[in-house]
This record gives sequence, C-alpha cells and structure tokens, in this order.
Amino acid sequence: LSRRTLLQAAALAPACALGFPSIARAARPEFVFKYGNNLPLTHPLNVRSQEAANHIREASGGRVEIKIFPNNQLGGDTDMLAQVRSGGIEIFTPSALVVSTLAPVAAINAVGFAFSDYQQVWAAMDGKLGAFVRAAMLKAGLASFEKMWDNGFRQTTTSNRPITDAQSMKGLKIRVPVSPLSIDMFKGLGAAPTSLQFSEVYSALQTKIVDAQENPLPIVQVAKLYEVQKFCSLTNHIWDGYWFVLNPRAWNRLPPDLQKLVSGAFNDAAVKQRADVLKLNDTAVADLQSKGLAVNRPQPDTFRAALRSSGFYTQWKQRFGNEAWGLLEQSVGKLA
Ligand code: X2X
Repeated sequence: LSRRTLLQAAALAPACALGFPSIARAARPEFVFKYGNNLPLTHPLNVRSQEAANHIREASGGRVEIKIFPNNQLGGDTDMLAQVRSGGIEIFTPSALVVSTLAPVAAINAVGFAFSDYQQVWAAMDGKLGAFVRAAMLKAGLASFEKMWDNGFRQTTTSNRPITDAQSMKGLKIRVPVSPLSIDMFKGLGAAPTSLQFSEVYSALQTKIVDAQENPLPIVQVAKLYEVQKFCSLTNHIWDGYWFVLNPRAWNRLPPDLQKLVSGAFNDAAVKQRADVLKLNDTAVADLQSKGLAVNRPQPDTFRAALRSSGFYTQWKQRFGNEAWGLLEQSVGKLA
C-alpha cells in the first residue's frame, strides 16, 4: 500500500464508522447534478434536500449524486436561473416570484392577499393551478418536480417604523425580489420598492440602501435579517413557494427508474419541508422578539383597499389571463 492510499483509507474511515459504507464502495457516479439555491444551510429547504440527496445516492447504489450549492455560492437568483436553463447547473429552486421573469404566470400564487391559509395554498399548488404553472415553465425551458416547497407567507421588516396600515407604507424604501409583480404590488401600496437579488439583501439593509424588506419569518431568522432591522409587521401579504426546476436535457438523460427515484425523493422531502416551516412559524415570533424585533399585527383591510383602488387586481388578472385567474379563484374565492 502506498502512503497515499493509506491516507485516503484513513480519510474514509470516519465516514464508514458513521454508517455510510456506500461512500467507500461507490465507483464514480454516472450522473452528477449540481443544485444551486439562495438559502443558508440551516433553512429546511437545504436540510430536507440534503436528506433527499443522501437517499438518492444510497438507493441508486452511488449512480446518482446531487451536489448542493447553498447560499448563492453559484451566483444570485438571476444567474442561477440562466444557468439551469443553459445546463450550467442541473437543478435550481427559484421562488415563484423569481421564476416569473421567465414564465410570467408563475407569480400567480403571489397575488396580494389571495390565499388565507395553507389548506388553500396546497390544494391549489398540488392541484390544477400548480399543473398550469408547471406547463408554462416547461414551455419556457424548465422541467420541474410536482411538489412545490414552502417559502411562506411574506412579512414586512423595517429599520425605521412599524407598518400598521397602507398609510404607513407611503414612500417606504423597500427591497423586493427581482419580480415585476412584487414591484407593482408595493407601488400599488404607495411604497418605493427596489428589486435586488436575495444575495444582496443583508448588506443593502445594513448600509441603508433600503430601509425595509419582506420575507417569511424563517428567512428573517436563518439569514439573520433581525440584526439589521428593528420592526417586524405581520402583513401576510403574499404566499410564496419554491419550485424545484431542472434542466430538461439533463433530466431526460436519466433512465426512467432513476427519474422515478429522484422525483419521488424530492416530492417526499417537499411534504416534510412544508411541515418543518409550519413548525418554525409557531416559534418564530417569540424568537425574533427575543432577538430585538418589535412585532405588530396590522389588519389587511387598508392594504387590500389600496391595491384595489390602484387597479392591481384588474391589471394582473389581465396579465395572467382568465384561465389561470379562474383556477386561482376556484381555490380562494372571487378576488376582483
Ligand atoms: O429573495 C427573497 O426574498 C426570497 C429568499 O424570499 C426569494 O427567494 C424570493
């Protein structure tokens, strides 16, 4: 045995002891998929994705390896979206808001104040509305798994004042994702929104380029946005989720049995991830208060009225089209 082999064996030993014999056994994998996302490793999206990747590696006997690149390591959302389309990476999880820059109807789940609870959300997104969006994404060059993952109901944090009603949105310098619907919605509410990729949010808040941002509470926690914000207003203005999108050519290279293994593992992981986020939501308010955020719960009425009178609903109904809008209203009731 050469010195090098001995060193390699020593390096593998702890992994074997931990119960991953396949690492030592595996030949080079036949299929390596790079998966990029914009969230820290501690978010349930990454925790459950890593579990799915481990399961896939073991159940395929080492033939399929999914390498996760979290936290914008491969670039911001716009970069990763371009890469997954061109095949530079095989998998990306854009928020529906971000994927709408390629497939506009994908933002339909983010219509302001449409969903009132998770029951409505999953009925729509696991049902006809989700299927409609997936077909549109495929036309735009993106395959996807059936189950969407939870980002959450978006809440508003600020450094300068609590948001109590539509009046307090006036002129607010708020960062929103790179998404026409987000820009339009916050303009409709009277704010002054700017689009930035998530990779830039912490420093934009820290350096006061913007005073506010909006995201679900688990993201405020894992990205430590509470360090650079003072108020947290539970506006619940948008429900947002992540699509698991794939480069279609890479996906079609997998034989059907491996496709079934991979999509099954990620769809199962999605259901667990949804439950994780739900559980985080139970404790997030107390946790963020203990970290110094002042939390308040504004009523939605004035926000809805401002959106209605700005023409937000009629305009976006037109942009999404009657068919998609009808599917949304089947789940949430009449909107506009
Ligand atoms: O960029 C955001 O705000 C985030 C993390 O919620 C999305 O991916 C849309």
